Amino acid sequence: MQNWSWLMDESASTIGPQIDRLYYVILVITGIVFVATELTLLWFIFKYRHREGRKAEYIQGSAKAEIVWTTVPAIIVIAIALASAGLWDEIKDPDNVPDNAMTVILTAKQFEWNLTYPGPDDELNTEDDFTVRNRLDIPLDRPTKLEMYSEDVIHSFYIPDFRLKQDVVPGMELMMWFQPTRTGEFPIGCAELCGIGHTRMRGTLTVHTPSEYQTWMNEQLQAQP
Ligand SMILES: [Cu+2]
Repeated sequence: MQNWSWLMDESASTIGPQIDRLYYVILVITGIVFVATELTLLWFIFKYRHREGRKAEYIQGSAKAEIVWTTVPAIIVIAIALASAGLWDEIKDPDNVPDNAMTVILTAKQFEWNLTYPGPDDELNTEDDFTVRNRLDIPLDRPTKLEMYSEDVIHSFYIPDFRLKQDVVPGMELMMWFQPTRTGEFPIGCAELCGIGHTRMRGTLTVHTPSEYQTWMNEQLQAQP
């Protein structure tokens, strides 16, 4: 698949290329507006500079110009909102989670991520659940659904290589799901300044082949107290 990003490594989730595309569409639109605005500003500074004998005059403004520069940006912003709303629903609407997804519970607190896995029976809240800290290990062959909780303040769970970020808010039940596209290790960070140890909230997302995932899970089960 084409890498739409020149700032980051090629995305490693199925949603990544769509997020990148939307990001660059927005960057191009805002880039054009930025350059045009700055050039106009410079031109006006030059054109209306002080000259001997020239007096400032009062103008009424132009209703036509006001309508144009209100309507055009409004249409662009609404179009961007509609385009991103569809993508947002795909990742964050519980109805769109694939049936075969593995559910993992993420609990954020100052200053760590705790991840609770369903274990071999694939069901949470059973005896064989296990919890690990600051690492999310998932199999390549199926989607993962994260149910996200915070025990204290607002954190933000960020996986740059998956192009995914979700605030974790105390008192709220939040979720997102994703499907990896390749194996590997990817950094996890907290993207919300959450206190003095904020920078310690780093973790690693490891995407395993299905058999490696089974091996990893067995190791974790043996390591549990
Ligand atoms: Cu945090």
